[in-house]
Amino acid sequence: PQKIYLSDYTPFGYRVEEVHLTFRLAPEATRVLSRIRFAPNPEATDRRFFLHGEQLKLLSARIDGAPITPRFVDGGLEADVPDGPFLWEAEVEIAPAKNTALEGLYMSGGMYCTQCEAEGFRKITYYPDRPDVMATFTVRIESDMPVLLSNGNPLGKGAGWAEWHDPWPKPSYLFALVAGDLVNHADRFTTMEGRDVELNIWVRPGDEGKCAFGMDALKRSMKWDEEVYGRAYDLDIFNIVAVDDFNMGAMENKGLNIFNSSCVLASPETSTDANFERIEAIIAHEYFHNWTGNRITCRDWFQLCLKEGLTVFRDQQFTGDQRSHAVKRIDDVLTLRGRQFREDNGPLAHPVRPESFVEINNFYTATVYEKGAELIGMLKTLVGDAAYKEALDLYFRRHDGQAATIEDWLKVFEDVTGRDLSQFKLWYSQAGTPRLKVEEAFENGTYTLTFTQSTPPTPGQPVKDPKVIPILVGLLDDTGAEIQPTTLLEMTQERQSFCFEGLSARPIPSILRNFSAPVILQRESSNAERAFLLAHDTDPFNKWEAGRALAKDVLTRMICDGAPADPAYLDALQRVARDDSLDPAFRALALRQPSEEDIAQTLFDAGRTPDPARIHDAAETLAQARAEALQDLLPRLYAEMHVPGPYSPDAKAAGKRALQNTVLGLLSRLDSGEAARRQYAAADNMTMQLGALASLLTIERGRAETAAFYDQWKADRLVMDKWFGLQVACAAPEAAAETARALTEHADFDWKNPNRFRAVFGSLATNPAGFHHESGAGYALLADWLIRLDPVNPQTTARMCSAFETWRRYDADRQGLIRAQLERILNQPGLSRDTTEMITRILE
Ligand code: DPP
Ligand code: ZN
Repeated sequence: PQKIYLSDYTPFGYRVEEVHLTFRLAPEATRVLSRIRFAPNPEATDRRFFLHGEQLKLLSARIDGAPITPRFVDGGLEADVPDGPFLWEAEVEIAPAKNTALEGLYMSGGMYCTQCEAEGFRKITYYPDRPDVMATFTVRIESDMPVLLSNGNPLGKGAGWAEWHDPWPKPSYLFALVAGDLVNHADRFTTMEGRDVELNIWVRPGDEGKCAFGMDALKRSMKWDEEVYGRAYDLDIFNIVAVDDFNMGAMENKGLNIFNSSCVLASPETSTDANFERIEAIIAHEYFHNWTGNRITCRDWFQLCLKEGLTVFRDQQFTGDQRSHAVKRIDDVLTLRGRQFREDNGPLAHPVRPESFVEINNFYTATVYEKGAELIGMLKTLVGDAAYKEALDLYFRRHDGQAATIEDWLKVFEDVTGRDLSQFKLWYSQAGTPRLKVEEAFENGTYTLTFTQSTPPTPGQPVKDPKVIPILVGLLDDTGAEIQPTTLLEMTQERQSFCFEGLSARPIPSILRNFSAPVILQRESSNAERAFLLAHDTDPFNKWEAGRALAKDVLTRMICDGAPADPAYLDALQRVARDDSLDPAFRALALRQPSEEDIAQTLFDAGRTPDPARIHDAAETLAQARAEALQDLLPRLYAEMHVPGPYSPDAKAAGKRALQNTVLGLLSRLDSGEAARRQYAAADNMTMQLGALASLLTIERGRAETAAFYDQWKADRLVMDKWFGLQVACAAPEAAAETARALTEHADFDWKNPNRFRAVFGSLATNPAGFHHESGAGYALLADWLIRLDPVNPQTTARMCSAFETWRRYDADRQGLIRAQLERILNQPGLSRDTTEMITRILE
């Protein structure tokens, strides 16, 4: 397959001045008529007229009214065109009902919908399907479906038709169309500029009761973007549509966001607190794209992080403001380590701005999104809040209406601050997670911290340069008082020292506060010091981090040396659990054990070969020891965290429920699930119901509850995804693959629905001891299903291949088993470009 390079970028030879589209919808034969005004692009030299087009049946094409016969070439067509401006008209036929890849125009549950990012528009009509070609769109939809939607403002509608006009020039990836039998939850919002905006969430009849929370989140997002970034909405209407079959979470199409129904529909009975928080964040994320993504878009797909990193950063800020900054930061770092560090330290590692790809869909990754957001956070830390705000104002002023690059983005910071950011730019071009080694010395009242940075090789990048690393540090004395408040150390060299003078005694350092850079900190430390920081650190992130480091050290010694659970750790845990001055959400996080994946990653990083079975056994032993150590406290804490009255998804109540469910998990190890069974029976919301079921399944009980859960919820697709997923996620190592396999035979296993497929196989892949069971059954089962899904939906198949990305961590037997499965997949005739690229990279 052909590789595309960032360095090959050239602008398209023509500008698009206007696009008119007419859709005559029919499941098997939709007609799409396009009328597109092109003019030569003065900024380009290459006048080749090439339009992308895939899986289209061209019925007719005309230039300035005269029929032409274009030349079909790989991925599209070419034609001879006049020297000046001209009108291109074409009619194509497509079959949305046969489109199982869920890219382009397709059908889901009887409705028509689209997904064009990144390169789906070329499956709708012939077009220069690249983000730097921006145009205004007018769309006419002809269909007997009652609701017909497209981007922009409505122009008019009648029996069987509707017309929409989007006045804001946009790239084709932001095009959207929806036609269906839908009902709306409506509201209004008046912008700070005085624009009265109609808001709608469109859902299938029956789901209208699950829209209120999403609508509220949308209005809070609109207000927040005005207050914090000075950005107002710019159309008279904003529509969100919920779709059951969707490859990603949601899509920011201009004025017509399309959402995976799992990321917008919410009700107390069917959604957990985590669902509510995620829905709020995704609604905000897609809304924030209106400025960071839509008004200012990307010149090419290599610049994906320009919109995604920034928009993730913005949605993280929003969630922090709405809920708790400390808890949000810890959650984000858990995600970063669990997904991005894993990626960055394996065969799929790539820079935040990649330099080549075969299939761009394979680069919607944790690195582009989550590490991309970390880079924005580091920039903000380095330049300060005031300069960050000024730079963002300049970015919006300077680049509004443009398709921009990372160079443009960094230039606004350089212009505002006078800094040279060329070294900082390495974060965008060099992959891999830097290791930051710390040494310390104390002499004559001067405390010196010496840092050494190094980044291991990643595919195609054997040697790395030193990066700019913002290190936030605070110092405590031995009473826990802060003698040096949080200070920014700006590291630019490979090895660098920083001094703190005039100290009366050796301080206790709190390093990398708030996780100020996406690095792996390597520092010799005692568990006494970790316990001290867990008790005293004033930085909530590092307070949590100290507890986590302690737990990891204990677990590592249990795994490697067969040591018992360290009583000092259990003591420290008790103190946190008891500390009523701490936010329950924080306590729930502090009481959570490091994940088995986290331990495997850490062992591998320390040069050991992780054994998933031993890790699991040690984790179970530690969990049991924790339960016993906290025995006296658990019932009281459980009762204290009870939230009376009707369910509310607010952060405070959610934090209490999180702690209550964490406590329940421990209690269940002592009472054979009695408390969990009571909680299950009494639950009036999904958080408590699912929390109870998870506790029961973890101790290999809950058979009756699992059956009852099915009977209660079998008509609700989103709840059934939880039912499928939880059984696999909680299965014991030797039972996981068989549990997943049996579920694939269930009548409700609709494998062509990405949510259902991910519920089973995503859960298998994130149950490390189950997936990596020495039998190899997990590997073989996943490979079977990837082979089956690939011809139907390459994008979701390719995404799921990352389950195998850690294979080189493991022993020779497991590596052999995995390699055999990877090769079996790769040898399938007709394997998609998406999956071929992923497997090839994993095997390299
Ligand atoms: N819809 C995806 C997102 O918002 C891709 N743009 O991140
Ligand atoms: Zn996004």
